[in-house]
Amino acid sequence: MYERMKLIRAFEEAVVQLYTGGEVRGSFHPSIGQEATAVGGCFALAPEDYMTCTYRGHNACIAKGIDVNAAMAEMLGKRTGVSKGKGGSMHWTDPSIGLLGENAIVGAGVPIAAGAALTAQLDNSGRVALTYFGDGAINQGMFLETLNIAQLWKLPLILVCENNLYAEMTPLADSNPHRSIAERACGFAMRAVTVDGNDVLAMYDAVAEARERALAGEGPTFIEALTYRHLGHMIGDPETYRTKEEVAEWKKRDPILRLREHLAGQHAVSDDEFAAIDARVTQRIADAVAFAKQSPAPAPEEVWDDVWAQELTIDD
Ligand SMILES: Cc1ncc(C[n+]2csc(CCOP(=O)(O)OP(=O)(O)O)c2C)c(N)n1
Ligand SMILES: [Mg+2]
Repeated sequence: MYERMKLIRAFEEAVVQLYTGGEVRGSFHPSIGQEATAVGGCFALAPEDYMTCTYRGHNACIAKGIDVNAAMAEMLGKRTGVSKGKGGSMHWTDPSIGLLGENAIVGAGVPIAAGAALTAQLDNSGRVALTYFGDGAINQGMFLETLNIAQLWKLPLILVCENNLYAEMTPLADSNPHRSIAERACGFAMRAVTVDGNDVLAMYDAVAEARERALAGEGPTFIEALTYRHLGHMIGDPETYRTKEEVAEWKKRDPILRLREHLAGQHAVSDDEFAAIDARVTQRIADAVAFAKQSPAPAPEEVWDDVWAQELTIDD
Protein backbone atom coordinates (compact mmCIF):
# COMPACT_ATOMS: atom_id res chain seq x y z
CA MET A 1 0.00 0.00 0.00
CA TYR A 2 2.81 2.38 0.87
CA GLU A 3 4.61 1.70 -2.39
CA ARG A 4 1.46 2.13 -4.46
CA MET A 5 0.65 5.44 -2.77
CA LYS A 6 4.19 6.62 -3.43
CA LEU A 7 3.85 5.51 -7.05
CA ILE A 8 0.70 7.60 -7.49
CA ARG A 9 2.35 10.63 -5.91
CA ALA A 10 5.53 10.30 -7.98
CA PHE A 11 3.52 9.79 -11.17
CA GLU A 12 1.58 12.98 -10.63
CA GLU A 13 4.61 14.98 -9.52
CA ALA A 14 6.28 13.97 -12.78
CA VAL A 15 3.19 15.01 -14.74
CA VAL A 16 3.12 18.40 -13.00
CA GLN A 17 6.67 18.96 -14.27
CA LEU A 18 5.86 17.76 -17.78
CA TYR A 19 2.75 19.93 -17.82
CA THR A 20 4.66 23.00 -16.69
CA GLY A 21 7.23 22.28 -19.39
CA GLY A 22 4.48 22.26 -22.03
CA GLU A 23 4.73 18.54 -22.79
CA VAL A 24 1.26 17.63 -21.48
CA ARG A 25 -1.61 19.31 -23.30
CA GLY A 26 -5.18 19.83 -22.20
CA SER A 27 -6.39 19.58 -18.62
CA PHE A 28 -4.69 17.87 -15.72
CA HIS A 29 -6.34 17.58 -12.31
CA PRO A 30 -3.82 16.25 -9.76
CA SER A 31 -5.04 13.95 -6.98
CA ILE A 32 -1.99 14.56 -4.76
CA GLY A 33 -3.18 14.18 -1.15
CA GLN A 34 -5.93 11.70 -2.08
CA GLU A 35 -3.82 8.56 -2.47
CA ALA A 36 -5.35 6.68 0.49
CA THR A 37 -8.95 6.75 -0.74
CA ALA A 38 -7.73 5.07 -3.91
CA VAL A 39 -5.26 2.54 -2.55
CA GLY A 40 -7.34 1.54 0.49
CA GLY A 41 -10.40 1.12 -1.70
CA CYS A 42 -8.85 -0.69 -4.64
CA PHE A 43 -6.78 -3.05 -2.51
CA ALA A 44 -10.05 -4.33 -1.02
CA LEU A 45 -11.38 -5.21 -4.49
CA ALA A 46 -10.75 -8.29 -6.59
CA PRO A 47 -8.85 -7.70 -9.84
CA GLU A 48 -11.97 -8.49 -11.89
CA ASP A 49 -14.22 -6.05 -10.01
CA TYR A 50 -15.46 -3.10 -12.05
CA MET A 51 -14.52 0.50 -11.34
CA THR A 52 -15.32 3.98 -12.58
CA CYS A 53 -13.75 7.22 -11.45
CA THR A 54 -13.44 10.90 -12.30
CA TYR A 55 -11.06 13.08 -14.32
CA ARG A 56 -8.99 13.24 -11.09
CA GLY A 57 -8.94 9.43 -10.97
CA HIS A 58 -5.26 8.80 -11.71
CA ASN A 59 -5.02 7.76 -8.06
CA ALA A 60 -7.73 5.10 -8.47
CA CYS A 61 -6.48 3.84 -11.84
CA ILE A 62 -2.92 3.36 -10.58
CA ALA A 63 -4.27 1.80 -7.38
CA LYS A 64 -6.35 -0.66 -9.45
CA GLY A 65 -3.22 -1.66 -11.35
CA ILE A 66 -3.08 0.34 -14.57
CA ASP A 67 0.22 0.01 -16.45
CA VAL A 68 2.07 3.21 -15.59
CA ASN A 69 3.99 3.22 -18.88
CA ALA A 70 0.73 3.25 -20.82
CA ALA A 71 -0.76 5.80 -18.42
CA MET A 72 2.20 8.15 -18.84
CA ALA A 73 2.06 7.68 -22.62
CA GLU A 74 -1.61 8.70 -22.50
CA MET A 75 -0.65 11.88 -20.66
CA LEU A 76 1.70 12.72 -23.54
CA GLY A 77 -0.88 11.81 -26.20
CA LYS A 78 1.06 8.82 -27.53
CA ARG A 79 -0.24 5.80 -29.45
CA THR A 80 1.01 3.44 -26.71
CA GLY A 81 -1.27 5.17 -24.18
CA VAL A 82 -4.13 3.44 -22.35
CA SER A 83 -6.60 5.18 -24.67
CA LYS A 84 -4.25 5.15 -27.67
CA GLY A 85 -3.19 8.70 -26.94
CA LYS A 86 -6.58 10.12 -27.87
CA GLY A 87 -8.17 10.45 -24.43
CA GLY A 88 -5.57 12.24 -22.34
CA SER A 89 -5.62 12.77 -18.61
CA MET A 90 -9.39 12.58 -18.14
CA HIS A 91 -10.20 9.46 -20.17
CA TRP A 92 -8.02 6.60 -19.04
CA THR A 93 -9.79 3.31 -19.74
CA ASP A 94 -8.61 -0.28 -19.35
CA PRO A 95 -11.21 -3.08 -19.21
CA SER A 96 -8.45 -5.63 -18.47
CA ILE A 97 -8.25 -4.24 -14.91
CA GLY A 98 -11.99 -3.62 -14.66
CA LEU A 99 -11.55 0.10 -15.33
CA LEU A 100 -14.61 1.24 -17.26
CA GLY A 101 -13.18 4.71 -17.53
CA GLU A 102 -12.43 7.97 -15.91
CA ASN A 103 -15.12 10.48 -16.76
CA ALA A 104 -14.91 14.22 -17.38
CA ILE A 105 -18.64 14.67 -16.80
CA VAL A 106 -19.28 15.20 -13.11
CA GLY A 107 -21.27 12.26 -11.70
CA ALA A 108 -21.41 10.34 -14.97
CA GLY A 109 -19.36 7.39 -13.75
CA VAL A 110 -21.95 6.61 -11.07
CA PRO A 111 -24.77 5.24 -13.29
CA ILE A 112 -22.18 3.44 -15.45
CA ALA A 113 -20.93 1.60 -12.36
CA ALA A 114 -24.52 0.79 -11.41
CA GLY A 115 -24.96 -0.75 -14.87
CA ALA A 116 -21.84 -2.84 -14.31
CA ALA A 117 -23.19 -3.88 -10.91
CA LEU A 118 -26.46 -4.91 -12.54
CA THR A 119 -24.48 -7.02 -15.05
CA ALA A 120 -22.65 -8.70 -12.17
CA GLN A 121 -25.96 -9.34 -10.38
CA LEU A 122 -27.70 -10.80 -13.45
CA ASP A 123 -24.67 -12.96 -14.35
CA ASN A 124 -24.19 -13.96 -10.72
CA SER A 125 -20.50 -13.47 -11.46
CA GLY A 126 -19.35 -12.69 -7.93
CA ARG A 127 -18.04 -9.31 -9.04
CA VAL A 128 -18.88 -5.92 -7.58
CA ALA A 129 -18.63 -2.41 -9.01
CA LEU A 130 -17.06 0.53 -7.22
CA THR A 131 -17.46 4.13 -8.29
CA TYR A 132 -15.36 7.08 -7.11
CA PHE A 133 -16.90 10.53 -7.42
CA GLY A 134 -16.44 13.92 -5.80
CA ASP A 135 -18.54 15.98 -3.41
CA GLY A 136 -19.52 18.03 -6.46
CA ALA A 137 -21.45 15.10 -7.93
CA ILE A 138 -24.08 14.82 -5.22
CA ASN A 139 -26.56 17.25 -6.71
CA GLN A 140 -26.55 15.70 -10.15
CA GLY A 141 -29.90 14.18 -11.05
CA MET A 142 -28.39 10.98 -12.39
CA PHE A 143 -26.47 10.52 -9.13
CA LEU A 144 -29.65 10.69 -7.04
CA GLU A 145 -31.58 8.49 -9.47
CA THR A 146 -28.80 5.91 -9.27
CA LEU A 147 -28.85 5.84 -5.47
CA ASN A 148 -32.56 5.11 -5.59
CA ILE A 149 -32.49 2.24 -8.06
CA ALA A 150 -29.26 0.75 -6.68
CA GLN A 151 -30.86 0.46 -3.24
CA LEU A 152 -34.19 -0.72 -4.65
CA TRP A 153 -32.54 -3.50 -6.68
CA LYS A 154 -29.85 -4.24 -4.06
CA LEU A 155 -27.11 -3.87 -6.63
CA PRO A 156 -23.57 -5.01 -5.67
CA LEU A 157 -22.35 -1.42 -5.83
CA ILE A 158 -19.91 0.51 -3.66
CA LEU A 159 -20.23 4.28 -3.89
CA VAL A 160 -17.17 6.17 -2.67
CA CYS A 161 -17.47 9.92 -2.41
CA GLU A 162 -14.04 11.54 -2.21
CA ASN A 163 -15.13 14.54 -0.18
CA ASN A 164 -12.26 17.02 -0.56
CA LEU A 165 -14.47 19.93 0.55
CA TYR A 166 -14.50 21.75 -2.80
CA ALA A 167 -16.08 21.35 -6.22
CA GLU A 168 -13.77 23.44 -8.37
CA MET A 169 -13.93 26.71 -6.38
CA THR A 170 -17.21 26.05 -4.54
CA PRO A 171 -17.03 25.01 -0.88
CA LEU A 172 -19.28 22.09 -0.01
CA ALA A 173 -21.20 24.13 2.56
CA ASP A 174 -22.46 26.38 -0.26
CA SER A 175 -24.17 23.51 -2.05
CA ASN A 176 -25.15 20.90 0.53
CA PRO A 177 -27.87 21.47 3.14
CA HIS A 178 -27.05 18.26 5.03
CA ARG A 179 -24.58 17.96 7.90
CA SER A 180 -22.70 15.31 5.98
CA ILE A 181 -22.81 13.72 2.55
CA ALA A 182 -23.37 10.28 4.03
CA GLU A 183 -26.58 11.57 5.56
CA ARG A 184 -27.97 12.11 2.08
CA ALA A 185 -27.56 8.41 1.21
CA CYS A 186 -29.56 7.53 4.33
CA GLY A 187 -32.46 9.29 2.63
CA PHE A 188 -32.47 6.40 0.17
CA ALA A 189 -32.43 3.84 2.98
CA MET A 190 -28.86 3.01 1.99
CA ARG A 191 -26.17 1.96 4.43
CA ALA A 192 -23.79 4.91 4.65
CA VAL A 193 -20.57 5.50 6.56
CA THR A 194 -18.15 8.40 6.89
CA VAL A 195 -14.50 7.40 6.90
CA ASP A 196 -11.18 9.20 7.38
CA GLY A 197 -10.13 9.07 3.74
CA ASN A 198 -6.51 9.86 4.61
CA ASP A 199 -6.28 6.65 6.63
CA VAL A 200 -5.56 3.94 4.07
CA LEU A 201 -6.33 1.11 6.51
CA ALA A 202 -9.71 2.60 7.45
CA MET A 203 -10.51 2.92 3.75
CA TYR A 204 -9.53 -0.69 3.15
CA ASP A 205 -11.77 -1.90 5.99
CA ALA A 206 -14.74 0.17 4.83
CA VAL A 207 -14.56 -1.09 1.25
CA ALA A 208 -13.87 -4.69 2.29
CA GLU A 209 -17.00 -4.62 4.44
CA ALA A 210 -19.03 -3.02 1.65
CA ARG A 211 -17.83 -5.69 -0.78
CA GLU A 212 -18.86 -8.49 1.60
CA ARG A 213 -22.30 -6.95 1.98
CA ALA A 214 -22.65 -6.57 -1.79
CA LEU A 215 -21.70 -10.19 -2.45
CA ALA A 216 -24.05 -11.38 0.28
CA GLY A 217 -26.93 -9.72 -1.59
CA GLU A 218 -27.32 -6.94 0.97
CA GLY A 219 -27.01 -4.21 -1.64
CA PRO A 220 -24.99 -1.05 -2.03
CA THR A 221 -22.93 0.84 0.56
CA PHE A 222 -22.20 4.55 0.46
CA ILE A 223 -18.79 5.58 1.77
CA GLU A 224 -18.04 9.24 2.36
CA ALA A 225 -14.24 9.52 2.48
CA LEU A 226 -12.95 12.75 4.01
CA THR A 227 -9.83 13.89 2.20
CA TYR A 228 -8.17 16.93 0.63
CA ARG A 229 -6.34 17.80 -2.56
CA HIS A 230 -3.00 19.46 -1.85
CA LEU A 231 -2.86 21.27 -5.19
CA GLY A 232 -5.43 23.40 -6.94
CA HIS A 233 -8.38 22.07 -8.91
CA MET A 234 -6.16 22.15 -11.99
CA ILE A 235 -2.71 23.47 -12.80
CA GLY A 236 -2.95 27.25 -12.78
CA ASP A 237 -5.78 27.44 -10.22
CA PRO A 238 -5.20 30.71 -8.27
CA GLU A 239 -6.79 29.07 -5.18
CA THR A 240 -8.47 32.21 -3.93
CA TYR A 241 -11.26 30.17 -2.33
CA ARG A 242 -9.16 28.59 0.44
CA THR A 243 -6.47 29.77 2.83
CA LYS A 244 -2.82 28.72 2.93
CA GLU A 245 -3.35 27.82 6.60
CA GLU A 246 -6.09 25.35 5.69
CA VAL A 247 -3.88 23.70 3.08
CA ALA A 248 -0.97 23.51 5.54
CA GLU A 249 -3.24 21.97 8.18
CA TRP A 250 -4.34 19.20 5.79
CA LYS A 251 -0.78 18.55 4.63
CA LYS A 252 0.00 17.55 8.20
CA ARG A 253 -2.52 14.75 7.66
CA ASP A 254 -0.78 13.59 4.48
CA PRO A 255 -1.92 9.98 3.95
CA ILE A 256 1.52 8.78 2.88
CA LEU A 257 3.28 10.24 5.91
CA ARG A 258 0.61 8.75 8.15
CA LEU A 259 1.11 5.25 6.79
CA ARG A 260 4.88 5.68 7.02
CA GLU A 261 4.60 6.63 10.70
CA HIS A 262 2.31 3.66 11.30
CA LEU A 263 4.68 1.23 9.55
CA ALA A 264 7.74 2.60 11.34
CA GLY A 265 6.01 2.56 14.73
CA GLN A 266 3.88 -0.60 14.66
CA HIS A 267 5.85 -2.75 12.25
CA ALA A 268 9.43 -1.49 12.74
CA VAL A 269 9.92 -0.72 9.03
CA SER A 270 13.36 0.91 8.83
CA ASP A 271 14.49 4.04 7.02
CA ASP A 272 16.54 1.83 4.72
CA GLU A 273 13.46 -0.16 3.74
CA PHE A 274 11.55 3.05 2.99
CA ALA A 275 14.51 4.33 0.97
CA ALA A 276 14.53 1.12 -1.08
CA ILE A 277 10.81 1.52 -1.84
CA ASP A 278 11.29 5.17 -2.77
CA ALA A 279 14.19 4.30 -5.09
CA ARG A 280 12.09 1.63 -6.85
CA VAL A 281 9.26 4.11 -7.35
CA THR A 282 11.59 6.82 -8.68
CA GLN A 283 13.05 4.37 -11.19
CA ARG A 284 9.60 3.11 -12.22
CA ILE A 285 8.42 6.64 -13.01
CA ALA A 286 11.66 7.55 -14.81
CA ASP A 287 11.15 4.45 -16.98
CA ALA A 288 7.52 5.43 -17.65
CA VAL A 289 8.50 8.95 -18.71
CA ALA A 290 11.23 7.58 -21.00
CA PHE A 291 8.78 5.07 -22.50
CA ALA A 292 6.19 7.79 -23.10
CA LYS A 293 8.66 10.20 -24.66
CA GLN A 294 10.02 7.54 -27.02
CA SER A 295 6.56 6.38 -28.12
CA PRO A 296 5.08 7.56 -31.44
CA ALA A 297 2.10 9.88 -31.69
CA PRO A 298 -1.06 8.40 -33.25
CA ALA A 299 -1.13 8.78 -37.04
CA PRO A 300 -3.54 11.47 -38.27
CA GLU A 301 -5.62 8.85 -40.13
CA GLU A 302 -6.28 7.06 -36.82
CA VAL A 303 -8.39 9.95 -35.60
CA TRP A 304 -11.65 8.21 -36.56
CA ASP A 305 -10.68 4.79 -35.14
CA ASP A 306 -12.59 3.79 -31.98
CA VAL A 307 -15.08 6.60 -32.50
CA TRP A 308 -18.67 5.51 -32.43
CA ALA A 309 -20.69 7.51 -34.89
CA GLN A 310 -23.66 6.91 -37.09
CA GLU A 311 -23.74 8.50 -40.47
CA LEU A 312 -27.11 10.02 -41.15
CA THR A 313 -28.29 10.62 -44.68
CA ILE A 314 -31.37 12.65 -45.26
CA ASP A 315 -32.89 11.70 -48.60
CA ASP A 316 -36.20 13.47 -48.69
C1 LIG B 1 -21.97 17.77 -15.56
C2 LIG B 1 -20.82 18.69 -15.36
N1 LIG B 1 -21.04 19.89 -14.82
C3 LIG B 1 -20.00 20.75 -14.61
C4 LIG B 1 -18.73 20.37 -14.96
C5 LIG B 1 -17.56 21.33 -14.69
N2 LIG B 1 -16.77 20.80 -13.57
C6 LIG B 1 -15.62 20.15 -13.78
S1 LIG B 1 -14.92 19.63 -12.36
C7 LIG B 1 -16.17 20.27 -11.43
C8 LIG B 1 -16.16 20.15 -9.93
C9 LIG B 1 -16.38 18.78 -9.42
O1 LIG B 1 -16.02 18.71 -8.09
P1 LIG B 1 -16.00 17.36 -7.27
O2 LIG B 1 -17.07 16.46 -7.76
O3 LIG B 1 -16.01 17.71 -5.84
O4 LIG B 1 -14.62 16.69 -7.67
P2 LIG B 1 -13.14 17.17 -7.37
O5 LIG B 1 -12.74 18.04 -8.53
O6 LIG B 1 -13.13 17.90 -6.09
O7 LIG B 1 -12.31 15.93 -7.34
C10 LIG B 1 -17.10 20.90 -12.23
C11 LIG B 1 -18.29 21.56 -11.73
C12 LIG B 1 -18.54 19.11 -15.53
N3 LIG B 1 -17.33 18.66 -15.88
N4 LIG B 1 -19.58 18.26 -15.68
MG1 LIG C 1 -14.49 17.92 -4.51
